[in-house]
Amino acid sequence: MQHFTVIDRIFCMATDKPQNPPPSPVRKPDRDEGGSVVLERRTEKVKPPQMYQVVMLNDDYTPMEFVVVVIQEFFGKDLEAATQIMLKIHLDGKGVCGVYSKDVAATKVDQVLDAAHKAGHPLKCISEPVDF
Ligand code: TYC
Repeated sequence: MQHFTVIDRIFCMATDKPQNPPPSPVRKPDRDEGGSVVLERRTEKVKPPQMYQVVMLNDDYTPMEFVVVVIQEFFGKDLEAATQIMLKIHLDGKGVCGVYSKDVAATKVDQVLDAAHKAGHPLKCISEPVDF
């Protein structure tokens, strides 16, 4: 144990360079803007929005030509692509006509059901989350 006289201390205070405190080995807790301690910080991840597919269903009564026109009209497909989709629905029982945000998919469903109803056909379609 070292002992310092008052003179020693005054001498040290006069000659020592001001020293920064040594870096603390213990990490200071994170604090939020209000000064509260934040126990856990999570990195925010932005996910792409859930997309919805409009699926058209087969039935025994709606004419093929009507389905092809509907697919062209509301899903922006050309005659060739619309015919392929219609045939897939006819053979497999259902098929995807397009993939959209939730609201747009719901609007497409409404448009198709409205057109089918007005024409007197039982054509049905639904929207469902992709990877359903
Ligand atoms: N199966 C219908 C027929 O033979 C044609 C059809 C295709 C109907 C697709 C609905 O979503 C459909 N006339």
